[in-house]
Amino acid sequence: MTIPDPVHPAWLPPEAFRAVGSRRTLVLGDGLLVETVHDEVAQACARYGGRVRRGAEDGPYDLVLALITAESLPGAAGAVLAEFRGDAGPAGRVIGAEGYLLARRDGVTVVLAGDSAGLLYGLFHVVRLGERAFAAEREAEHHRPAMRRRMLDHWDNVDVHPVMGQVERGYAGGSIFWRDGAPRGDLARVRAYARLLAACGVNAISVNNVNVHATEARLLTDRLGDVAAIADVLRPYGIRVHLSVSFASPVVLGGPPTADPLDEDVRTWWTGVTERVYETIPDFGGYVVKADSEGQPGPFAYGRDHADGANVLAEALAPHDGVVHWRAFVYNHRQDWRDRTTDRARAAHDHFAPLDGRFRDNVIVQVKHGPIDFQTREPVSPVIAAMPATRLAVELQVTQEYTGQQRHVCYLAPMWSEVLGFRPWGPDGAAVADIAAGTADVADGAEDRHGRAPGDGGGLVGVSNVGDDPYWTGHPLAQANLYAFGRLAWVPWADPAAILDEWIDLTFAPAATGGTEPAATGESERLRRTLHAIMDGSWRTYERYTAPLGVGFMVRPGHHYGPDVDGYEYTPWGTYHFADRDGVGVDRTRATGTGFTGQYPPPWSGTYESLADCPDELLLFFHHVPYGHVLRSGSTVIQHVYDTHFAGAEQVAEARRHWAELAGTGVVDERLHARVLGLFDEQLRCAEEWRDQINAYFFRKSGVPDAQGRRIP
Ligand code: GCW
Repeated sequence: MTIPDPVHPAWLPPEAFRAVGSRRTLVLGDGLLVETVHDEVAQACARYGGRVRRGAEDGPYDLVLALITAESLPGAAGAVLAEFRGDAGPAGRVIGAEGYLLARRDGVTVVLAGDSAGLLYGLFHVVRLGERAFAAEREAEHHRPAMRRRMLDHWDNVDVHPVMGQVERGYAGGSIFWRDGAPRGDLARVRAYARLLAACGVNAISVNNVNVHATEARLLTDRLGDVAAIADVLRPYGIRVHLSVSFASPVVLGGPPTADPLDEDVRTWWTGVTERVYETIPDFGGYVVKADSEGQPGPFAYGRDHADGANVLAEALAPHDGVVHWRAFVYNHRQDWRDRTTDRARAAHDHFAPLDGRFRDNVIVQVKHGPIDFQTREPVSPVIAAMPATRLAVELQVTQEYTGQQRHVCYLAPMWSEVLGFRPWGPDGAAVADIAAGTADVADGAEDRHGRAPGDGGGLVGVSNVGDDPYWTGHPLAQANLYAFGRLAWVPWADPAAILDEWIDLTFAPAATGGTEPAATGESERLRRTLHAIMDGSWRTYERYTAPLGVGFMVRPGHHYGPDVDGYEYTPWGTYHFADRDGVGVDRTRATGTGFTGQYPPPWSGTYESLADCPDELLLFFHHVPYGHVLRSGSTVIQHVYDTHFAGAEQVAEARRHWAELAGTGVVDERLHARVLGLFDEQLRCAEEWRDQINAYFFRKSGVPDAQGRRIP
């Protein structure tokens, strides 16, 4: 893995294209993205000696990349299409938007796509396979994204915010789009980003912070050209641009003096402004709105609700095929800590569930995956199961605000996978992935998961972890989170370890093996083992040394890095652990607590309510228990706190040793190795700080010593 100046190629180093670039390829079809496919292959060929043709059939070919609408499909491609159609019966199953067929017959690898985006995704599939794509005959496989909408939200500010900086919760330097109030102008970087996103399946980006400050608000009107310039660069990679807008836009941008969604002038204003947006950016995706949340303006100011608010924007977008992503992250951030009846976990459901059925078709209610705020461990948000008549998107946080801030290794795919696989109605009901995909009402059968038509649901949204850092993500290993986000939006049932393998093969293997095929032996196999040892369990390791048993937070207020057990306990933000000398945890039961458990359908409403049945990892999220309470694991709460904190810090030390052992082996670029090692030093320091603060805190509160007599400061 080498670092070309100035930007690391992440999972698209030139070597990843060796297998494609050394072959004879035919590209058939028309359209902007077909040009992209051709250019990608042509570049690879220039490097590796292959050749690529457009439209001329002077074979033989090793690889045919074709739109099924192409005028004439050569032998193998035509046969694959006929076979597929025959297979699908006379009605003809369609390949579907962004989908493709992949097959190898008679020595030719064939990718057939119904549209040009599908062809691009098919090419990247071949790139992922490397030599394996050309090794043996391959039955036709049908691939299409589970989710139609696979989006990254950038919390990037155009102006530098005095507290939050250029990127809110950004841990990878400045924005790749904006610097000091202006576009960066470095569109090559944006183009490289678009390629990376297309290669993992992302097809939409929102380019500014959901907290919309004065300059950002103007992106909608007089600074729209800045957005159009970005859209032009993303378009060839099948990525649509979205914009975060202020609900108060009419007022702050010189329109009517009110933003009341039921006011005629306000409707007209949004309609006019939106028309101009589409004149400038014809494939514009739509608006993202954070309203009535953490100080952002919203419909409450006018006595209206969130359906009224979302619908006025949706109405303006509808004629242009645009959508509004309306965030459900609405809660009272000015509560009184003494008021035990207010529970932040309840807020999104309280506000949104009653509105189910009232949103226009092109509103996507965007729900954070947990009921509070991207903590290391939360239950799945009950909102996700409460709005069957509404298009829902599930929001994940790729940026590691609460999971180590890209200074700690924390591979998040296992967490996301648990979220996507969670079944709110129990084992026979739909999963979160089905709800986000919009296929929850399709009869559930494990066998058709992969072939099921992509739903027109709200999809998956991730808060981006990218900045202008040469490695894109600050911590080089955090690239894997971005890659995994895209892949899970495409295949939610994919195994996180298998996704990690793909990422390792693309990112690291080429330099070591001279090809993208997984090396079975030697140094690169060692690298693979090391990365799995470090990353597979890193989320659970992080959980072990931070806030225990689902209680959440315990971070430094403001920047949210490092331990501060009581940091938020007496603040207006509404997250408490309620630790005293006898016990800890938040009583969210219906019987004696805030009643939050009642927001879930059965069986989970019962499971979470019951002290005996509640899963250990969420115990303190749902219950306040004495320190001596015996967990399902057999350990007491207090002993669990000690054991996990000692273990978690030790696991970080072990991961650091694994990484250190790679020094001088040549499988990893030395600068990259040094950077990760430096970050491991910080992770270890911080994990030990967490261990000692949490253990000391609970020892002092409870007076219960560690059964193993280890040192607690
Ligand atoms: O997690 C919190 C962050 C805020 C963020 C907010 C949100 C953009 O601390 O920085 O604001 O969530 O999701 O809107």
